[in-house]
Amino acid sequence: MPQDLRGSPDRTFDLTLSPEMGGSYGWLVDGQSYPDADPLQVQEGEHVRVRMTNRSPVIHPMHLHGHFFRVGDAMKDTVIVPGHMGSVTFDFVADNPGDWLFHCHNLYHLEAGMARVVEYV
Ligand SMILES: [Cu+2]
Repeated sequence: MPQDLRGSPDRTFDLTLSPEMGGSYGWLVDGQSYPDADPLQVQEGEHVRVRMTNRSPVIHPMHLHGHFFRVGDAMKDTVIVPGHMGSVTFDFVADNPGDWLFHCHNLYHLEAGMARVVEYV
């Protein structure tokens, strides 16, 4: 495990994964549909924690570009968030400046809005 991921995070995002309500087909990260969605802003060198809670019945394989993250004892770039209020937390070091897509790897969901940009500020 990277040394930088020991201890508590510098920044935490607590995100829900949910379907769009009200008749239109869409998938949301924390209530917003990409591209009309706020970037997840980080600073270089931070230990960033992302917690996802799935308020839908289907799985979401969430994928972060440009980084590997720690889930339990494993380093990955994609993790499945189980349905029915399943929750997954991962940690990564913001060590690759740029704008990186964080999205559901189910392409139907990605095209329906299930993405955010991780942006270095
Ligand atoms: Cu999905």
